Amino acid sequence: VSPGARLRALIAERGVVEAMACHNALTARLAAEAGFEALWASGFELAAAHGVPDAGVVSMAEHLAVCRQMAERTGGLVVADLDTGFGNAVNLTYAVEAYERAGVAAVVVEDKTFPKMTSLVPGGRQELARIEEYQGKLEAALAARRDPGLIVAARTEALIAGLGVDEALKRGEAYAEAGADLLLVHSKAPTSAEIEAFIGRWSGRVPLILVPTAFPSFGREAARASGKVAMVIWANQGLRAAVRAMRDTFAAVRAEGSAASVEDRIATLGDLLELQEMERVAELERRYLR
Ligand code: SPV
Ligand code: MG
Repeated sequence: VSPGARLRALIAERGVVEAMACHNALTARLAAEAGFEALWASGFELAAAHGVPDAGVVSMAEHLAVCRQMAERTGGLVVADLDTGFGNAVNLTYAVEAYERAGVAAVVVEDKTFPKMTSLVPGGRQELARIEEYQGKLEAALAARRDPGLIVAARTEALIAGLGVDEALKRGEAYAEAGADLLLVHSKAPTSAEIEAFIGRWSGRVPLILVPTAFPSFGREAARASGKVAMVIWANQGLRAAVRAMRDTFAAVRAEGSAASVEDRIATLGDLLELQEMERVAELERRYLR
């Protein structure tokens, strides 16, 4: 069974699937270990990990390599954040072929122009593609699949661009018309009122993906209760936790000139060795080194 078919079956079974943001195999492993059914290959996290803005600076090849690594090392269901698809419908065709070969379960393409500007930055320049242009991209992505199970999710940034719920609904319908399997609708409003207004008026023609970052009180239960949501993405909480923990640890080691005080509040070396599969190495050595 293909990753896409597995993700479709999981959505059918669970109603709402939760995807945790990851940007390498280690974070993917931790997300899988915590029980998240899907792994969000976040462009935002990957950009931050590269020390660059989430504005079309990281290349497709770099993101693709991370997706492959995440899928290979965890066997998990990768939901790939393709930003705007790395260009037009031609570029997106080649991208979808490559991501499918890399073993992802889903690709998400947003309706912004290239190069995109990260969605949650206050006052960011948010330019949307024309609806017809984006429909062409979606149709190209759908046609590029070898595996009909691969999920092609549309994503509208209409709310992010400040164009309102009517425009988001209009675009959502147009993208469903073009054949999108799911629709991610993103909002940066400080409460869930905007997204709930959208959900309330959404026809339900395709199930939704939500990203409750700006309005963190909206959770799995609210998504489930709406009956219109197939996936919730936790888009950057792991990286933000790691940044704070590393800052605190670095500051303590620097101030104290020793790692003694941090030792009992950081992961053990044994934990890291386990995450690196050293048990497997020992087993391979036992069996095959002669
Ligand atoms: C990402 O995690 O890269 C996303 C979600 O696309 S957001 O950063 O909120 O746009
Ligand atoms: Mg992104």
